[in-house]
Amino acid sequence: MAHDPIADATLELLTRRDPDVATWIAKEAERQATTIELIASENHVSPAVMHAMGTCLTNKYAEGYPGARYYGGCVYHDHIESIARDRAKRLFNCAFANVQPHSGAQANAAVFMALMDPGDTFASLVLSDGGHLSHGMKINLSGKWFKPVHYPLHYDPSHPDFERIDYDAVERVCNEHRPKVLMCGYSAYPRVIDFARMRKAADACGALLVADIAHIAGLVAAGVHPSPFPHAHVVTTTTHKTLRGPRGGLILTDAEDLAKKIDKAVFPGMQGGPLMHVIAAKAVAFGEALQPSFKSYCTQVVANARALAAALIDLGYRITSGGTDNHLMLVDLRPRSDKLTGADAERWLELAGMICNKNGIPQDPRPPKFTSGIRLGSPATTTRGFKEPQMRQVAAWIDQVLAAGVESIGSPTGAATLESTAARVRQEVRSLCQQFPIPG
Ligand code: DSN
Repeated sequence: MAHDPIADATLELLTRRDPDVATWIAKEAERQATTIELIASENHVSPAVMHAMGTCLTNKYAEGYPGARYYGGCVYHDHIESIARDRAKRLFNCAFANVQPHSGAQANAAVFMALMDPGDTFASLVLSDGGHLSHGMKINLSGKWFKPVHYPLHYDPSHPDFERIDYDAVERVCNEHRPKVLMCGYSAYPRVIDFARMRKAADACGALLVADIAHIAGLVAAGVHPSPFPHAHVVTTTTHKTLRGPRGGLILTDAEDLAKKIDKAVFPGMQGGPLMHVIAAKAVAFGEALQPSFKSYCTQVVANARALAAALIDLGYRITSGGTDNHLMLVDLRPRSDKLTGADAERWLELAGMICNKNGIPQDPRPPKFTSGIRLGSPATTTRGFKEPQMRQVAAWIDQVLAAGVESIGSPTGAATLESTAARVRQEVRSLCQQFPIPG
């Protein structure tokens, strides 16, 4: 159960009314409470954010925007959406905010709709180098209706910027293809993004710069990563990763003409009724992120990611680009064992109560189903109160489990060793989680 009387009461009521669903929610609450969440895009929201979502606001249609709705009875919804918009603008220091996108992918789709016509070209990072599916995957709307061209990372290991963005290549790709939009911002990139350099490349070819800061939004809001403003024409983000809000999207800009196009593209272009209960929770999360404590949180997120990366390097793993500047890292497992895949690592670590995702590393020779890497992040563990010593402990546990896993490959006795190691670590993880409960 959560450490939160309202959540407990909610679950109790659900258990009486719908035990089928309540059982699984209770199990999930227990899973989250007793495991270490290392997925870089996940976090634990505050009880205030959680409760704002579970309110009567879900009953209401509020199509339109504050002061211009298509339904009656929206007076309080106007106040709530205005609070969310105002706080978002303060948080990111910009002039316009649309808080209605249901997700980051929908925010990106709406921005593409606002800034381009079907068939237009846009530039983004090679997707397997850390990009996102909404940045031009062939079977995503972005790749089906628009024409993506891609810029790479530096692939030469002897280059000082190995596995970092090749900004000269960005300029070359832009000059060659003259895209309407240049996208930056990524799902698995551990380094600081040079937004000014990106804007220079966009200006040189007449493109608009769109920064998708879904992963680093919290760090940007806290001033721990440079802001995309004033460089980006448009900024998109999710609200649930480092920003620690409810699951959802957000679009920001300083330009009034773009803001008008974006509002139209979100509604009625992409979406109907906004999720007002989620918008209320976004407002609450933005309010939390405006507090000084959020800066301390984000500073510790980066310190924790660095501590985990350094400990893993000491244990013989390779961290792509040599480390991290933000909340995440990509761990290349091959130096530890060429038999070790990301898929195996993800599965074995879950047995031991540490949750992560397999992830391709740049130029990965293995397919996405297996991968040579895992992606690890520190937002959720930092929310629990972990500091550097706990992150080093996590690295040691990861290594113990993966070493036992590697031993188990093709060995008759190895499976038992893996099972007992995972069971022992699972107990130790459970006990650390008890010492650092999810704040409630
Ligand atoms: N699926 C998200 C992630 O894990 O990074 C991106 O949207």
